This record gives sequence, C-alpha cells and structure tokens, in this order.
Amino acid sequence: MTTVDALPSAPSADGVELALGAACDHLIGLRSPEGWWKGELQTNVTMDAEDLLLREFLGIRTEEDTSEAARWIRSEQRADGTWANFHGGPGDLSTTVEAYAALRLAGDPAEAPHMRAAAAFVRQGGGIEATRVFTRIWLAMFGQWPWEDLPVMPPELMFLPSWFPLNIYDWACWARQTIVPLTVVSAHRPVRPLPFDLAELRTGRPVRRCLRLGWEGAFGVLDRALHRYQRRPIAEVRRAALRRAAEWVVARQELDGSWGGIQPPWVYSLIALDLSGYHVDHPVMRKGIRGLDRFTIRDGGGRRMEACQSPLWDTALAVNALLDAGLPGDHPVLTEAADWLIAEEIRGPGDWAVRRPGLAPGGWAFEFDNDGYPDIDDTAEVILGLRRIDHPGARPAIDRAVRWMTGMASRDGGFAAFDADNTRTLCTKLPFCDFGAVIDPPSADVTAHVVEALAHERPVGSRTLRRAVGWLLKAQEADGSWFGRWGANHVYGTGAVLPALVAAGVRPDRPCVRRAVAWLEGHQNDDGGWGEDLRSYDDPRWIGRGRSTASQTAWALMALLAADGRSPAVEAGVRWLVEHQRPDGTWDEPQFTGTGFPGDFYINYHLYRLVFPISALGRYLRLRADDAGTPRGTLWPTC
Ligand code: R19
Repeated sequence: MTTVDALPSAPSADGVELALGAACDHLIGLRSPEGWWKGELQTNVTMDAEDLLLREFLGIRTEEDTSEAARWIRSEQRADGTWANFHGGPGDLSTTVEAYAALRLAGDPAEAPHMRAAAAFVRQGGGIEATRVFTRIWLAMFGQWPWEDLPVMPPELMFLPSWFPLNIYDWACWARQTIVPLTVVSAHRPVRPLPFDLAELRTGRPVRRCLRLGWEGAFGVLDRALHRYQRRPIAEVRRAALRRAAEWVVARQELDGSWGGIQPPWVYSLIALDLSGYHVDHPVMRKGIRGLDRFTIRDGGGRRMEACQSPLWDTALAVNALLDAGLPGDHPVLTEAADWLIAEEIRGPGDWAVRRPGLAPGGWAFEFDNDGYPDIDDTAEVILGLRRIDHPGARPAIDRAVRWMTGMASRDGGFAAFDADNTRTLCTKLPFCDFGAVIDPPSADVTAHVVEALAHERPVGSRTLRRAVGWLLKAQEADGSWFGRWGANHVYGTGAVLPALVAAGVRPDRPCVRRAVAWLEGHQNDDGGWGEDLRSYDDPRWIGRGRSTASQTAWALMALLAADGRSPAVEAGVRWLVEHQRPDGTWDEPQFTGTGFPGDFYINYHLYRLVFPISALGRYLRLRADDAGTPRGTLWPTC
C-alpha cells in the first residue's frame, strides 16, 4: 500500500491536525448561546432595492432605512456601473434596474456619474423592456410600466382543483407562495406615485409579443384572453377568488411574521394584503413588517437584507462537521445543538400533504420559522447529524423524520427539496415564468443526501434506498459527474453523490464511481484545489472549472475520500486547504458557491467556507488513522 506520506505534496499530519483544530475552534466560537449556528446568507441587491420599494408602497419608508440601504447598494456597484447577482459575475440587467430605482428613491440624481453609467448599461441591454417579469411588476406598482404589458395571473387560479394542470400545488412551494399574492396584486393593478420617472431606462422599443409555436404560443393566446377577462371579470367570481387568495395567504403566515421564510412571498404577501384591506396597523401586517427586522443586517457597510436564513441547515452542517472532526457524540456542544434541533422538529401539517395525504409529519425546515414547509435536504442532514449524537430525544425524532422523508420520494424514486412529484413542466412555459425555477423536481444532490441518511437507517428505508440509488445511477452525466441543483455545480453534485453511493454499499471499484473519480481528478486545479464558476450553469465550458475555493475543494475531497482515499489528488487538495487557511482558522470565500436557482439566483452561505473544510479534513485524518483503504460494500453490483 502506498503511504501517503511518501508523496512529495503530502502535508504533514500535524499540520492538518492543527488546521482542523483551529477551524473547529473558530466554528465553535460562532455558536449561538442556544446552541445553533447561522451564517449570513448573502445574495444580491434586489433584496435591498425591493425592500425600499416595499416600504415606499406601504408608506412606511424612513429616511434612515433609505440612506443606510442606499449606502449598501452603492457599495455593491461595480466600476462599469452595473450590479451583478454574484461575486465577479456579469452585470445583470434586472438587478441593475432595481438598484437604480432604489437609488433614485434615495435621492441619487440621474445626472450623477454612477447613475449615468448604470442607465447606459441598462439601455444598452434592452432597457426596462427587457427586464424580468418581477422587475416590471415592481415598476408597474409605481406607474413606471403598464400593467397591460405584463402577463396576467388571475386569482381564479385558486379555484383549480389539485388534479387540474397549473393548479397552485403544481408549482414549487416558493413559486406557489409568490404567485398566490401576486394574483391579488395583478387583479388590483395598483399604481402609486413616485417623485421621479425612469424614462432614462427605457429604449422606447415596443415590447415583443412575437407569435410563438407550441406551448409558449398557446399560452400567449391564453394570456391575451386573460387580459380581456381582466378588463371585465365576473364580479362575484373575482370577489370570491380574491377572498380565497387572501385567506390562503393569511393562513400561511409563519410565527416570525414571514411567509415561507423567504423574501419574495413575504414582500408580495404584504402588498397583496395591503390591497385586500389589511392596513399597516393590522396585526398580520404589523407582524409581517416587524419580522423583516430579523432579516436585516446593519453594520459598517450599511443596511442589507437576507433573502432567507439558514439556521437549521447551518446547524446540521456544523454538527456533522464537528462529528467528522472527531468531537465525541456526548460533547456538550453537540448535545446542546441536538436539544435545539429536536425542539425545531416539525410536527404539524404542511402543503406537502396535498401530494402525500396520510403521511405523518416529521423532519426539519431550513429556517427558524418555516413550519409549513419542512424540506427533505435539511431533514436528511439533520438525521445524519443527530444519529451520531448521544441524546435521549434524538431517536424518536429521527424515526419520524425517516418515515416522513421516505414517504416524500417522488414517483421516479428521486427526491426533491420540498415536495413529491412536483414535476409539471407545463408550469415553466407560462409567460410569467422567466425567472428562477418554478417547479421542484428531484435532484441529484438532495437524492444523494437522502441516500446517505437512509443508508444508516436500514431496514426501514431499504426499498426507498434501492430506488433512490437507481435514480442517482441514471442521473450520472456522460462525463461521470452529477449536476448540482442547490450548490455550485457539478463539484457539489458529485461531492454529494459519491459519499452517498459508497455509504449505500456501492463498491468504490465500480465503473460509475471510477468515472466520477476520474472526473474530479481531471478537474483539479494546478494549485491543488477545486473551483467551479457559476457561469457553468449557462456555459458548459465552465463546468468543473474556476478558481479554487474552500467549500468546493472540500466537496471534491469528501467525494474522493469516500471513493478512493489514496488518490494523489487528495493530498494536493488537503494541502490547498491547509495553506489557504486564515490565521483565525477559517477561510476567505468571496465566491458564491450556493445555488438558489441555476442561472438566476445564487447564494454565498457564509459558513460553507468553514463547515465543509472541517468535514473534509476530519474525514481525511480519520481515513489516514484507520489506514482503512477503500471501504467495502456489496449491495450494488450493477453500476
Ligand atoms: C439546500 C437547502 N435547500 C434545499 C433550501 C434552499 C433554500 C434556498 C433559499 C431560497 O430563497 C429563495 C426562494 C425563492 C426565490 C425567488 C423566486 C423565484 C421564482 C419564483 Br416564481 C418565486 C420566487 C427569488 O429569490 C428567491 C430566494 C441548500
């Protein structure tokens, strides 16, 4: 057997241990007094721009909030006048329009050089006319875009039964929670005044209403019919639909005042309720508006909003990282985290039950308060952590979670984030849907996390596990990697799938595993790390390529450690992590490595740079200590 120490690039075990210890100390230092972790969830300035527009709409915008948000928005503008959706990304038209509008609201004059530069970029990119539907809805609410030129989403959608195509339960939960309030908004067609006009952002070109073929064409015809109906709806039906939509929204407000724990449903629900006669001093509105404070970060840079918060996800990852690093399962840091996780278990009903009636609740959400929407990804990660912690309350919660998660398998055997069988691609064809994903089909990364969790929870999950492994094997790309739906990108997918397959008993010498290992080895940077640029979602030439980052290097390492701990790529990767660690034990990672929606929305999870390297270094040291070579398995002789 090759001893890894013999390789010239092998870092010393002491060096790795020191690095790991410093990283763990840093992570433990970030713990909240209640035992959970939460890193900033950084996205882009549309959050801050829309927050100001929301406050303007509701008549609650203050000078202080405005100037602090504007300071942050200005600080994010790049030299070319644009705003991007992620670090180092290209200027984004819709984001730049929204940021520009917010700065005008804050009093920045159109003649100022930074505003001129932004406006020039916008006009060159096609103007407001070419922005996404959401941006034009915001502008329509202030008279800067004709409602007539937006796709209609009628509130009568509420009457479609759950078996009828395009009913609200065909939509991903985040889209459903956004669309329901937006049907109310678009029925009211509000226009509130602004003290300025955005003429400088328009090109004056007519909006393209080109005739298209197929479903897009059919929906174009339907949209024109809906526009006609919109002008003269049947009054009683419309009234009943609006009432039903408002009730649906009110019933889904979370304890913290949010809707779905995420910004889009939250802001549109507040606007829809305002239009439905709930004024800002109504308890529902007060709670909703007050709740936004908890999603607001104020520091030296100004005031900025989180699109959502990830305490469950961060805590699950932190716990798993510390366990991987060798912290014993009865350590108070872990048992206190378990106390908190167990208290966060979701025991009530949710919209998921529409597709899985009769399934008993269980599992965890991503957020502090998102009780109607537990998700499968968080549930799998919490199970993986809790099962290794000595806590008397853990087992019953894990058992409920395993049963819920198992019941949430989609028909094809894979797992999506929030719902089962949320695969109606017809939804994606509506003219309204030009931003983000609007359905929630199974993905390789979520399915992998479930497989890894179920692998330890046999026999309960055995049949489900077998089908999920089959799903993963079918989903492997021709190049040997797996696509990353919720993390960037094939390095994330492959980093999730390989450890899962091996845990489930796929032998590491199987061709499917070897091809994935070869893909990882073939995409290692010369510096020993891995990186994958977010442009890989739009341009296949970027797949597996980009500057090395700590989280992506760790994902690749975890995959290799599971499949082939003796790959020389491992030593170089570990060395990259050790050499790039900061003196305080964490890593710098300005790059966004989290994915909200491929192509459209990205996330920098601020703890990724720390928890994943800890897991990778911990597993590396464990493997070396055990000198275990490749783990054996027997279950999957077929891949
Ligand atoms: C893995 C754990 N996850 C599976 C949970 C990930 C949660 C990511 C945070 C989501 O935040 C959002 C959600 C939705 C939107 C939208 C949006 C786009 C299209 C439509 Br229609 C409606 C809403 C825009 O920004 C968002 C942010 C890591």
